Amino acid sequence: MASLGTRGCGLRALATEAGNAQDLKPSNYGQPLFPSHPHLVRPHELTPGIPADEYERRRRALMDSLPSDSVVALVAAPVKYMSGSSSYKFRQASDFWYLTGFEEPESAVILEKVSDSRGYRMTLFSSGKDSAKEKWDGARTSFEDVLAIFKADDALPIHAFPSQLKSLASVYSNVYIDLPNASSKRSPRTARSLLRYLSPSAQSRSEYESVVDSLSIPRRQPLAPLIAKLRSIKSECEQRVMRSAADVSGHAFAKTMRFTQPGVSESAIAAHFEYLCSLSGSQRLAYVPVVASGPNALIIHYTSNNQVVQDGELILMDAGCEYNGYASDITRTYPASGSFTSAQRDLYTAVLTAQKALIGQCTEVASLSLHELHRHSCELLRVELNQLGFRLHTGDLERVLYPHFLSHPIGIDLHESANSDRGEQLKAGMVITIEPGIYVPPVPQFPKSFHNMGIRIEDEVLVGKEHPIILSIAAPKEIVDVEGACQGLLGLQQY
Ligand SMILES: [Mn+2]
Repeated sequence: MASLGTRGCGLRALATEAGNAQDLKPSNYGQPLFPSHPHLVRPHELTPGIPADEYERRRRALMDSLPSDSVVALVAAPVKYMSGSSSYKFRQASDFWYLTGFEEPESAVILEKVSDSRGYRMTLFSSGKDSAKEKWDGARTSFEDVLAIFKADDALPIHAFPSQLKSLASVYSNVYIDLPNASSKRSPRTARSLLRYLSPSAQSRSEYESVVDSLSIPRRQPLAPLIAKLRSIKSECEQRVMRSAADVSGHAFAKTMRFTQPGVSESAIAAHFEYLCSLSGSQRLAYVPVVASGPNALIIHYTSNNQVVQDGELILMDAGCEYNGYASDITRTYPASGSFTSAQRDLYTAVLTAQKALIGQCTEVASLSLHELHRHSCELLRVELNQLGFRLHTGDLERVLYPHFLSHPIGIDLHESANSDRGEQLKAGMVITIEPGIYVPPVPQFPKSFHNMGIRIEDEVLVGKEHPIILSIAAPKEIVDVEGACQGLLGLQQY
């Protein structure tokens, strides 16, 4: 309680410093910033938890890694529509956000490598002020504030981006740019799609065509792998934000265990979890949660969440919030009735024993790769299952009982794996999940007492030099803690 009190005083002090509370509304910016949102952003921060100078360091590190005569371009995420003109809540493109902290749609950035003391020149393109549009959609940050707050050397309207990109692409030898959906198998990897994506309206066809031509040059190089390398090692500020994200999710897990009882629907459990995360300041869930009761847990990506919990079942919940730009990802499996049956306890203990042994290997000195860790997970689970009376044949474990991979890197994206290498040795500062699981189908070759049980235990682990740090420590995991949370022995209210 003491810490809550201190925090409250701090926020009041910040509000006073930023201006009178009644002067804060409506905001004059396109995203929460200290002057308008002192309860979220501190004076030196650009986004909650991340200082402005860290964004500067990220850009500098990227540009330092490039050869001279290089230019980099990134665009914001497109606004996505659910139905007609009704849009989904906007989420900024991860790499663009990582380098700029800029959260408005219809924006782009160009970074040119130059030889001055900063090492690069930044031009940020955005909507700027438009009182007629802002009356409907809310404030956008002015070009003056883009210069002052986001530290751009130049701030230009977004409609100037295609022509700027075209002229710079003809000047620089190395053009680093990713075409939208380059990682998606379904979308064509064409420069044309970049332009459609950037702005579906307004621009003249001929201008687009000419930029397409300039982007089709052989000098174009992929940018995402370079940024992925920077993003894979989390700074201290990022580690703190990720710990907070995991804390929000972990506490929501504990309370959701308490909330669960036979007769409650899976969707109510999902809703309860999301409500608790939102209440703690999370902006959205990091993914559609899995709330799988009983045999539904055998479906790895069960997200229908539309059946009712029965007495005696286990609930496998895989859920995590996004908090201040960073994802969290936790799985727990817990008993609907509040107590594990002896068979449930046995299988849970088997998975837990392997999971804890694997977490112990998440260090730089262990010098293991994700591939090697996964192989260890198979060996450990095999030993555990043999002790429980499973008679495993070739392929039973890897193809049937444990058909998924052990781990993935996590950060701004839930799966930061698109450009990561599972063969690379773990380094201090990486954050990965450790998530072994066992899913037993009701077939005679496996012991009957475990039929239709699906158990996965997933934590987020910050790799250290010699010691791993579990970020998702707030979610009950040991049997006594899980049962304690379910039964209300930990002082948790049911609602
Ligand atoms: Mn995961």
